[in-house]
Amino acid sequence: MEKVPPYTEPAPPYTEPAPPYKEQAMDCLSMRDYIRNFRLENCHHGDQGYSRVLLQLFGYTGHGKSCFINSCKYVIDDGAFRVYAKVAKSENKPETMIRTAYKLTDNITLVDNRGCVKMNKNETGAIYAQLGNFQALNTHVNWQTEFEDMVETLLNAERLDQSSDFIVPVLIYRADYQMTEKNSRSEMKEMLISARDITGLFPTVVLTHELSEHLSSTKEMFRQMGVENIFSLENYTEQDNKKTRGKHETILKCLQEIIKDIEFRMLEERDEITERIERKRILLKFAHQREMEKPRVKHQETDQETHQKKKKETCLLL
Ligand SMILES: Nc1nc2c(ncn2[C@@H]2O[C@H](COP(=O)(O)OP(=O)(O)OP(=O)(O)O)[C@@H](O)[C@H]2O)c(=O)[nH]1
Ligand SMILES: [Mg+2]
Repeated sequence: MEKVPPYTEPAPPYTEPAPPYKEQAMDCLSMRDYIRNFRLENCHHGDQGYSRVLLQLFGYTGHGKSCFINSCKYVIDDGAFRVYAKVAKSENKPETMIRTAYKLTDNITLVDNRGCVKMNKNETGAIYAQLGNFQALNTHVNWQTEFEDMVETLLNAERLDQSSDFIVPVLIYRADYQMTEKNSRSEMKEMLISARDITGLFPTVVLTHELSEHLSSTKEMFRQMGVENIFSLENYTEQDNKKTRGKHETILKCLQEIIKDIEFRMLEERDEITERIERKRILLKFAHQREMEKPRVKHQETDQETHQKKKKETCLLL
């Protein structure tokens, strides 16, 4: 009779040994070098006609956009803390009104923006125009409410050199901010998706005031909206700019992930003219839809008013 060999466990599949701890963690200095040395021309298909990256910040007023710019400059420049972008004295007093550029590295520029009060369609139109690269830098931001405003913006943009900026959307949002209006969440989600359609990148979300007890629920809210890059931090300010490893690392990690997104997007061959036509199409569609919604709102109001009037008349008759 043939002898059956004793059972032995199959060998586990081979896995690479974990690299030593030091190698696993990309420390602050190497992250900073990676960001400083990022060049569009080193992307897979070269720069494809882009000469710089614009990190376009947007969000509600007083949520820390200007502070975030100062924090990024502090971390990347590695000098003394300086106030580059003027910060609001209080969260309730809008400060920034002009779309202003601040150079971060040879290839990356941060763009500050007027903050939204409501982030409804009247305010987001101007942000979409910026994300589509149809509004000049260092100009006053006016909210647009009419279809003609958008058409005018797109026509005037013909005068701008639009081809050379690679735009990355970055939403700055206070972790302790509770959206009160019923439609705010759906408007925010719509905004994020439109920003993705216009730029090709889902916005990165930076949550300021991270010490808030609402941090985890706010993070979860954005995660459910489909956001992949979510970072939380306490901004460096004029009053509190003592360097901490935690703050430095979060800001560097955030910038590093944004660059990885850009490199990923640049793996595709881009056709600037086709993309610009597509962006114009999105913006015109948005402005048209906003216009179409207006009379309906008026109609609904008149219907309600007539109903109330009739009710009053019936009451009087009785
Ligand atoms: N505690 C704390 N305060 C912050 C943080 N970020 C900003 N602030 C404060 O919030 C206020 C508003 O900050 P800004 O950076 O001016 O906000 P903004 O979004 O640029 O505001 P607008 O220009 O009005 O749209 C300032 O008083 C900041 O000091 C943060 O992470 N933590
Ligand atoms: Mg500001």
